[in-house]
Amino acid sequence: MSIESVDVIVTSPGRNFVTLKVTTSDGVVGWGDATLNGRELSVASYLSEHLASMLIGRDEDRIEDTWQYLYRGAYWRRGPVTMAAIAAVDMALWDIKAKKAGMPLYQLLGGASRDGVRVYAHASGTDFAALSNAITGYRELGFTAVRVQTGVPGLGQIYGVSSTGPGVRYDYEPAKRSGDRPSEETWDTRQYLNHMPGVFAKIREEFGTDLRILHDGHHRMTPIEAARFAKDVEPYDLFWLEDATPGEDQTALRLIRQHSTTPLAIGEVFNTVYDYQTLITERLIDYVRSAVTHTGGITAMKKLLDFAAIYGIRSGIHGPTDISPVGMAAALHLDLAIHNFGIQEYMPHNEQTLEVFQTSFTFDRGFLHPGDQPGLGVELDEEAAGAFEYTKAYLPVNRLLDGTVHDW
Ligand code: KDG
Ligand code: MG
Repeated sequence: MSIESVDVIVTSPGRNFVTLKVTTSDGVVGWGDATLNGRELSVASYLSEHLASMLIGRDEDRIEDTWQYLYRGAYWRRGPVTMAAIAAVDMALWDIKAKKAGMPLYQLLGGASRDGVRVYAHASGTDFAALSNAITGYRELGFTAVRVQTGVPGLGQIYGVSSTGPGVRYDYEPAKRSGDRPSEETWDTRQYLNHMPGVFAKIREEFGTDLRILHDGHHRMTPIEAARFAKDVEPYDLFWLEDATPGEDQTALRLIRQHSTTPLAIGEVFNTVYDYQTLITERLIDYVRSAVTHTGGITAMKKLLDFAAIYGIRSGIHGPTDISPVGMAAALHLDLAIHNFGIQEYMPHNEQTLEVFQTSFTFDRGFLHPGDQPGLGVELDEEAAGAFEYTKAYLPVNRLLDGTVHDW
């Protein structure tokens, strides 16, 4: 058997998604997620203009060889666009293989290592009352872990904070449909450093010690600022501090480690295992944050997580709403199968998205399960997808209060 057709589907049920459909000569269909927030059409074009013709006629069962052919076989390699495209092909081929085997994918990855996958929700609020309300709501839904982001006095809309007021539903979407250029936000690290420790103190006071609290610094601190922050929040026992410093500077995390025992997570902007080489071998992190969608798919992610396991580092796979349900399913199968699972990010998709992508996930008291359908367990309804036209969207640009461009 061989790959007969390769189609790229771009749909926008509230936000943009790029999905790859691979069909074999005997009619088995595999799906892959290639969504790269704000750069969707670059990946769609890479897939349709460059990769699609290379896949036609290939043996769909040769997943490792296809991965190496697309990665190592290319002279210009790596980068988010290339690796999202490779990830989509890889997911689709694993989906096909598991469907042909009549098994959910996690069985082919070694079977379940646990009954369900602990997930964390996104709690946010412009002030403490709104944040506390959101945390309470998630606790009532059964969540045992929440990521906490809140407004900082003196700053307007900032990363990770829903501006629509208190509520359980996390409706923060960073990519703005703002026309031909990104919207702009303002930032001040000093105000942030002074404000956040008090927020964690109040959360511990109100919610006790059981709740797992996560926080995303979103790459904004210098190494020494991040070291101070990690040290200041130690008494509040964070599950992790994510992306404290800009991702490309691996050795920055040495400084944070020297000053604090707050667990560190990084990697959502990484594309390959090489981005982690220093971080893992020097044990500078505790959690690997890559998305299966942005790191070359299941094949690459399994190797990365096995490498991390040797150093006692666990998974924390990226799962915001810009990862489609197909990418989320790939994460859940890996989460269930690997031994060094840590936690999984979970931001539920809106109803329109779930009309386009039919999933078999189940949620039970803070834990997700990918379901037992053969394959990834997600099917895309092409007619439903056709009703939602692509709309240009950008991630924001960040500026300091004096106008200097800063990391977003
Ligand atoms: O597209 C950007 C988002 O994926 C990112 O900002 C979300 O940081 C994020 C997270 O931890 O989910
Ligand atoms: Mg993040």
